Amino acid sequence: ELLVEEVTILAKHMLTESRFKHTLGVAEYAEMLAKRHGVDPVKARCAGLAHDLAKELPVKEQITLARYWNLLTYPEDEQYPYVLHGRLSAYWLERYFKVDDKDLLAAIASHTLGRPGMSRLEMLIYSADLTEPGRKFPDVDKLRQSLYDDLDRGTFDCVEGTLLYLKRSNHPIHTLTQLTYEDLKRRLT
Ligand code: DGI
Ligand code: FE
Ligand code: FE
Ligand code: FE
Repeated sequence: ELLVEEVTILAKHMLTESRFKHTLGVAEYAEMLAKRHGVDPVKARCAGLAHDLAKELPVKEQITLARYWNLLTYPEDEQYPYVLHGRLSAYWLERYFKVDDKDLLAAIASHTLGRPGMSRLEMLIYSADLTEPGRKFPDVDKLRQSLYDDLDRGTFDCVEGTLLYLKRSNHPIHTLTQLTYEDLKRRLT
């Protein structure tokens, strides 16, 4: 698959070694979960490889690009600019690499905050980003088990975990994180 190879090269050169490793971890973990849950595994791998492409641009420049590309959709986007790199990565692939798969682009764009009405591919990338084998935090194995058993439930658990973590560490909650949480909760019941 051409895109897989192209994006691997881009990621390797745009990212530090440790973030490139994380990227490979997300790609592999997403592919495994895709096979398990009947999602296109090649798309999952591509989305995993591409999800953090813009992450290491200086944040000031991320804000500038997001402004030019009309990607600032919430007032808090500029206050916590480290939530922008997914949208930037997706836009960049669409515009300069002619990637036209909307679900693939959405999965990259929404990997940090999610969004209401996420597709299964989007849920899978959001969750694989948090739980790939390189991630180490107390409840990560519970999240992995939950994701393996049930993608909807597992993704809800991931968003809930993120929300609790942000609250505990006194980070402000982005509107999209809150909306994603409520949407998944509604979809579960
Ligand atoms: O790019 P990664 O490090 O692999 O992970 P990510 O894209 O999921 O997260 C990027 C950053 O965004 C991370 O520092 C956590 C932060 N973040 C995620 N959701 C929210 C948030 N920050 C705030 N303030 N509010 C959120 O809702
Ligand atoms: Fe990210
Ligand atoms: Fe994440
Ligand atoms: Fe990531």
